[in-house]
Amino acid sequence: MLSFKYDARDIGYLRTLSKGEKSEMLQSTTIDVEKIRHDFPILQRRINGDHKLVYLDNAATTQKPRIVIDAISNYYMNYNSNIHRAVHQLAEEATFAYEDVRHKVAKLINARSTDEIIFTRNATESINLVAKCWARHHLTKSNRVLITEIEHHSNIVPWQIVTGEVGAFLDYLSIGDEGRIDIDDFAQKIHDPNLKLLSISQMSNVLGTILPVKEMTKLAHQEDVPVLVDAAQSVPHMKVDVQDLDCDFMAFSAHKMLGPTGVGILYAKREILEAMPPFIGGGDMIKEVHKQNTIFNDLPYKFEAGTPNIADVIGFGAAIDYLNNLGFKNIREHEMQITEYALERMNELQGITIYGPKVMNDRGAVISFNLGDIHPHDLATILNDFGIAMRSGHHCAQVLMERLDVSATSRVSFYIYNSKEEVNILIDALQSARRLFGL
Ligand code: 7TS
Repeated sequence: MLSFKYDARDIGYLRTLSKGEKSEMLQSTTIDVEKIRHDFPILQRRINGDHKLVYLDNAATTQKPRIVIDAISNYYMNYNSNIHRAVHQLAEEATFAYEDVRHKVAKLINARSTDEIIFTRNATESINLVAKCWARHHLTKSNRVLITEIEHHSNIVPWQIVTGEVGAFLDYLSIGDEGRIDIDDFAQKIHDPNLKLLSISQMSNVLGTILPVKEMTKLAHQEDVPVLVDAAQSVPHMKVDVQDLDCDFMAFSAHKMLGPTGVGILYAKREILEAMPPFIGGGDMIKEVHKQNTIFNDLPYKFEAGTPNIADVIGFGAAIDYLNNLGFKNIREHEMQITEYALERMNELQGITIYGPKVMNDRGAVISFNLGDIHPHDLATILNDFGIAMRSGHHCAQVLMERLDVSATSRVSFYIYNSKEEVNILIDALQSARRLFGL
């Protein structure tokens, strides 16, 4: 790992812009970035001396607006209580607030009912819940689970564990260089009576590729194969409708969409959840407990044993309100504009390799790249000196790294508060790194 220190003045871009030009860089046609930035206390932070924080690691987790932080502290300060049990006023208020968020989530993804929304700890736990409570009971030795080469480890390892337990086979759909599915490979693999589940990301956390989940689900259903959609990278950035997609399961995390850590969502069709055994046992997931047997609770409580993460679920509700207020269409358009601009500017850099789709419609606001032979960790260290938070490594997608024949990439990922001005700071910092490495 390198440990060079930089002179901030290497980044000359901001000094050479007039006030009017600077303000133009903060605008987007759909979202008032400057206004939004005031809602995020952390964006006022200075890094490494007096550098403005340029936060470009949104695919890992997003920053939190004040209303989310306030919703959490308001719960603790004014109505902290356990839920679903006591009749006192605090318990009633807390239960109402918690359940109200379930309604917000159901509406967000257009689920038919709140019974289909299970709160978990994160997207990873949601997928593991399906692996343990559904796949473990539906797979036998001769069966297959089909995933793709672009999956996050969260959508690989649970299937390795469960197929390993029952002796079934974990199969992969090949992807092209831009992370797109090879449709011929898909058509061939889906047509298999032993295939019991298709589990795919809607958006790649490395390449940004958006998969044709609706079309793939339709073809899978023609073969009676249920579909799980890992929507950890899609629900935060675009309108996602589970009824339109007709998927059987969907998993995502609150923390990637302005919400707190510690809250995940599992959506599943009601009839599937009803037939599934519980995940873990304990309080709240029961109707009656006797010495030798238990009658489990109704949906969705059957899958939420123990005291849940009440405060953070309530915080997630505020995050959903904030995003709805901006509008998902506007969010997507803003991200497309900024990603297009970033791609354009990054392509100016000699020696850069950008992975993922070149066409904006097929991609989200994630750009993975390598700059010459600079190791991504060295590059991320250099960028950190300029106040830029960027991810480097395998991004929990080592199967994809093998497919791309690289050990690591650098990755920038944008969200609602990122501006073109920040893209310019990124480009200047990358230019400095190039100069330093003599590229
Ligand atoms: N699926 C995808 C597509 C993801 O990108 C991630 C997290 C997960 C599942 C797991 O989410 P979690 O909330 O359960 O951890 N992705 C990343 C990332 O790209 N960098 O850090 C975490």
